Amino acid sequence: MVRAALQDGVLGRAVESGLIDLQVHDLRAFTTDRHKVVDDTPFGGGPGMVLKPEPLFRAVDTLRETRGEPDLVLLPSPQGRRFTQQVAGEYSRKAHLVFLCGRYEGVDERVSTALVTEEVSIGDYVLSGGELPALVIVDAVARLVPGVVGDAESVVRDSFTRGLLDHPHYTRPASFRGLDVPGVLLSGHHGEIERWRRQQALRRTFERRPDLLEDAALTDEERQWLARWKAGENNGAQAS
Ligand code: 4FV
Repeated sequence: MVRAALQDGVLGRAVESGLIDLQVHDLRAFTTDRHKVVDDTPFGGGPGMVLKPEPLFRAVDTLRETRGEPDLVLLPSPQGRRFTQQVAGEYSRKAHLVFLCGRYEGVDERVSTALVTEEVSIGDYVLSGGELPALVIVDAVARLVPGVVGDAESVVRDSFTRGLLDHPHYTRPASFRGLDVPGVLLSGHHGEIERWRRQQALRRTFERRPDLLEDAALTDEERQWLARWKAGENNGAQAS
């Protein structure tokens, strides 16, 4: 599953070029019993199974010897700290990350309390395993590693980098089924284009994710636009 995600694209090239060194380890390799058991029934009863502590602790012990002390041992879980672009930036400045991928109901709590640096959540929903969240985090973090994304410019302009949603993107044809590309983008007037994109990014954030505006770094001009839209909205509200 993890290897499949690394076959091609930005991540695949990053691993190929050695910018990212990603290893996948089979938990069963860290069991000592004949049946290579990694899970067991929950103490106190209840549905499902729980991942045992021993294989996970042995796995990280072995990694410490073979790969050096990790900077972070991360456990993707719904109980974790919310994963954001800011958190991706934080992780991208670390040299060595280990992800413990849960399955079943989750991992024995002693893994969280005595082995894991932090639990991290990609969202308030329940998945069947930690692999997909780990890959989501690896993808977001890898993009921030210098050289991974060809045009560093596009990383800087990524959504949320300024705490705002992204502006609309258009490409050829300039007119499609009667749908025309905004004229400013065809004007060649870079100042105007940049202003339009900032305005669009702010307008979308105002409409779709006003919660992001609290921490967004805004210019005076952007604050004026916001005030005008809010006023417009209130007048609209009063009008109705
Ligand atoms: C999850 C999330 C998540 C819970 C039990 C794996 C599953 C299963 N991880 N953000 N949402 N994990 O649903 O990070 O073991």
